[in-house]
Amino acid sequence: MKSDYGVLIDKLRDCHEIIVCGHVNPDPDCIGTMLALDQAFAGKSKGWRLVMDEPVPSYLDYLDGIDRFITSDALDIRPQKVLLVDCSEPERCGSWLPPLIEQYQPQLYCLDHHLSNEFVGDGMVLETDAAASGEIAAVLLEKAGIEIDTAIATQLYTAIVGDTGCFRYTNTTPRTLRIGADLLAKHIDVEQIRIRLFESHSYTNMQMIRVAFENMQVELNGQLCYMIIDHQSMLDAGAASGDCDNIVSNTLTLSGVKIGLLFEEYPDMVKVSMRCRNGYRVDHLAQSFGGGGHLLASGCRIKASLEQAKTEVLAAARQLLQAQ
Ligand SMILES: [Mn+2]
Repeated sequence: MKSDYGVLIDKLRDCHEIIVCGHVNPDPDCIGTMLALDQAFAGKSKGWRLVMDEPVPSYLDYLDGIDRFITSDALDIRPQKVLLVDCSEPERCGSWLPPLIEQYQPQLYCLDHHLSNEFVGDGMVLETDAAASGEIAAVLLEKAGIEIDTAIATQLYTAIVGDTGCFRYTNTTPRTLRIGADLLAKHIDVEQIRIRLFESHSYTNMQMIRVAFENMQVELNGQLCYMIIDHQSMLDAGAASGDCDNIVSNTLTLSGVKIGLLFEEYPDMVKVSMRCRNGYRVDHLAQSFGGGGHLLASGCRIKASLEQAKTEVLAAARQLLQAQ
């Protein structure tokens, strides 16, 4: 469907009750953008509900409104409107959402920057050139004439910094930097944001990094690197899925690696995170296993044993590398 700022602004402005959802495995972009939209549009309205069934990462607890998140079983409003943030498919928000949409047929809105977006609904802003959903939200608020205060600027800057790796990744455009500069002018605490996002590993996270490196394997003349975090090691360390976030990025820091993978083993599934260097793309790779994401950073969840998931994904990754 057509991307239109005006439509989404009108809909959100008149919206007294809405369910705002983000994707599973929530990241700073998803959380920061959800909070910024809530703060900017909901104001004193009591009818906005930010729903996230998975734990909101604790390192984001400096964000204003972080206690606004509820789980789907605590929903207390009629689902008449639903806004998807940083994703376009209800399935990406968790298994609770599709049946609710099926039952209540709410109006659907979307704010997203993913290439894989095939959203159909009642209003959408999609900019695949935007580095982050937070970047789109900043433009949206400007177009809506809503003033960005320090709290909102902190939420949006967190979102953008998260998806650009502190403005280092190739998704960073001149506009990203201009918007970043405008947010910076709102007297936000960039030192805190950088430390919380990039320099505050928990001890359990550090233990998971160690496990991942211990289980590192390299193939195809050093072009394919993968790491494994087995379930027993997670249990031993008392680690949760969030303790394994971003570990996959270490695979690409090995010189010569084109595609990097991280396998996280859970009792009922295997989570696979994928990264690659420019010239390759892992979004299709993730999609072929029911996942999604960006060209250079994607992921999926496979209902299979670790061995089976490894066999299938590695075969596909090898094929991708050998096709080049
Ligand atoms: Mn994003």
